[in-house]
Amino acid sequence: MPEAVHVGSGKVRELYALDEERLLLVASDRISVFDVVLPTEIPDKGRVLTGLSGYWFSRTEAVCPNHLIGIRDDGRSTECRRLTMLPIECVVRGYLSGSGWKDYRETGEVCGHRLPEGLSESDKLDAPIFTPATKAQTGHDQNITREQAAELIGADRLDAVESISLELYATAAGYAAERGIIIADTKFELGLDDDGQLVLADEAFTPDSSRFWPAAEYEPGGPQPSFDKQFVRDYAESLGWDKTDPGPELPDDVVAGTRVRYLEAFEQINGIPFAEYAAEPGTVLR
Ligand code: PZK
Repeated sequence: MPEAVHVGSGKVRELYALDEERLLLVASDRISVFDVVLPTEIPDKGRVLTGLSGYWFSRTEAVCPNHLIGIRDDGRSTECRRLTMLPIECVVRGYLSGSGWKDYRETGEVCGHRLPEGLSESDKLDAPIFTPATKAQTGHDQNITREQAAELIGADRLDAVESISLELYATAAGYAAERGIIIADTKFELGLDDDGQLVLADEAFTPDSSRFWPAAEYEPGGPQPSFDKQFVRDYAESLGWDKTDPGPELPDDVVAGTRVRYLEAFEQINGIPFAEYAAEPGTVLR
């Protein structure tokens, strides 16, 4: 790709500059589990996540403009507008899970939101909450309070970010619910364009950036099986792996089973066959 200059690496994605105004976000087929990238790839995972993000960008356009210019024919590369990214992760939680559950158990609060007593793991919250986090270069993002977030981006900007974040979550969670998927929580990034307008960037409402739970199997009172990564987690744990790098190679049946789960998530949410997307990625944008 001689026209692009590599400008950043995520665990499973790469970022390139096309010119002053445009970036190329490339989703690989790499998979991470317990925060470790495994040596085995899941074929089509990058295309599934790119197609899902594109779909959600189209569905949420009225709530917040986004950075998407177009999806390339490979189905895994997104051309996008170059923004000034805000230095916080926008997280919205509709259910109590992960670090939200951990913080609640220890303090009764999540990012300064005091929650009712007696909640159980994976319970649905009375109303979704905005729980910002700092961006960690390595390791885990750290949950921060509203006050800490206000110091980073300003109180007025934070008000706008919170209300847009809650609206984005409500929109996506509503669509997903109609298709039998609970989006328990989600993390996304907002940036500013040249006019100072908030723009949704990065990936949005993918299983890598959100907890997707099959609604049919939802059972609060404990952790929920992951829509996409449960086979991989179960296999990795069955080996007695200590969850430090390097992770284990995956056998063919675990790869195949996991690939099918990603394709199911894609088709359940998009309502179109993955093959149709592969032939013409632009279909998810209409
Ligand atoms: C941007 N990241 C995260 C890091 C990745 C992704 N539209 C944009 N404008 C400016 N900056 C970014 C974006 C987007 N999206 C996103 N970092 C900067 C990131 C590493 C690899 F694939």
